[in-house]
Amino acid sequence: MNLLVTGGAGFIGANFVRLLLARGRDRVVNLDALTYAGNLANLAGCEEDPAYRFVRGDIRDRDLVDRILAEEKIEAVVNFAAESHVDRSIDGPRAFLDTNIMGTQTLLDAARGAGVGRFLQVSTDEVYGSLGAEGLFRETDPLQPNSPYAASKAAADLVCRAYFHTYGYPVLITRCSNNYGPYQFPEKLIPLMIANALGDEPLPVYGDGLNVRDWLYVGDHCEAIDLVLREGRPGEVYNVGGNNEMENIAIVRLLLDILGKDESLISFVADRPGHDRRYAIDAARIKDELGWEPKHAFADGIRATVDWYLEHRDWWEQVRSGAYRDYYETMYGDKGRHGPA
Ligand code: NAD
Ligand code: TDX
Repeated sequence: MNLLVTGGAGFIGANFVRLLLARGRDRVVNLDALTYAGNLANLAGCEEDPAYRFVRGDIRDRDLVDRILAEEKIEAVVNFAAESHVDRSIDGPRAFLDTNIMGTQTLLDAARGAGVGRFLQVSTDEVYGSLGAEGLFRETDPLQPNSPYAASKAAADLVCRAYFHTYGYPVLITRCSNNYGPYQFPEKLIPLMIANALGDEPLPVYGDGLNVRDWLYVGDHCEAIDLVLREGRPGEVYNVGGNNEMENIAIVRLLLDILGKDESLISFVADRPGHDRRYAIDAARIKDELGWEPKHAFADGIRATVDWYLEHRDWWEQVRSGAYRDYYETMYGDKGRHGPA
């Protein structure tokens, strides 16, 4: 297929582009605005592949999207492009609503207009809100997003749903739990803790550290997206999860253990406002209908991830220079939202 992948210079998008190019079946056009989170170093080597083209641009630029769809005879769109970090959405929601909602709507209109035959929206379990100690998110659960980020993703999901019901446009939605793995931007829990531990800097754990996330290796998520894109039922939502719930503090302790660092580096800081307590996914639908299951056990995936960050110090030191320092100071410095608890 001729595919348009948006946000392919980010964490999951880059892993997805690499998976597709390794499989060698598709032509891949990657449209990415290269925001602070987009990084062409994530795609080093891909540009030599004749099946790959990078276009720098915004998913809200209708003329540009129209041009790409026509020029490249695009047959399917996979939309990863988004503002993706919950903490940033708390400090500045506007960019999240603009990109995540209006960007998705622009892509949908363009794709529908050009007769693109499949559209996969990469969504998140955060649209369901927060769980108590029991239960799992199901595709039929109500959407109860709690952060501006989650609200923007839920809104985009609803726009996708409306395009299916109103126009019969073949949209598919995946809702995945927390990803980890190579190329994750070090504002997110796991790479932030690895990088800080390696620099013997404090590891900022929000609140009591007992919030629970369900962690999935990024390669497993990419395989799920590829499968849903090709074999999923249009109009359907597919949850994707790792069946691997862990408390944040357990993740942090495990990383310190793997790295041979002392637990005295742990620093409990002020909690994230509106912090969702627990996410957990029921991924029975994608397993029963499409035969997807995660292949990477967490114990192996997390070690491979730590090894990747150890071997790619240049990558994350580069990412953590410049604007990242200002972000870190604003967020975690003494006067920051996550200053000392
Ligand atoms: P990321 O922040 O690493 O990457 C996002 C990419 O989108 C960047 O390359 C950025 O430059 C690009 N982008 C942002 N705004 C754009 C715009 N207006 N036009 C074009 N490109 C733009 O994000 P990620 O963690 O790789 O997440 C990718 C997608 O997966 C997002 O839609 C996110 O909501 C979803 N998701 C992420 C996770 C996770 O754990 N990271 C879990 C479930 C779902
Ligand atoms: O410094 C930190 N300290 C801390 O305790 C950071 C960055 C996070 N945390 C906690 C907050 C969460 O409970 O760790 C947990 C994970 O935080 P994030 O990595 O920011 O992820 P989360 O908020 O769970 O959202 C992620 O998963 C769903 C992605 O960022 C989203 O894009 C995705 O949709």
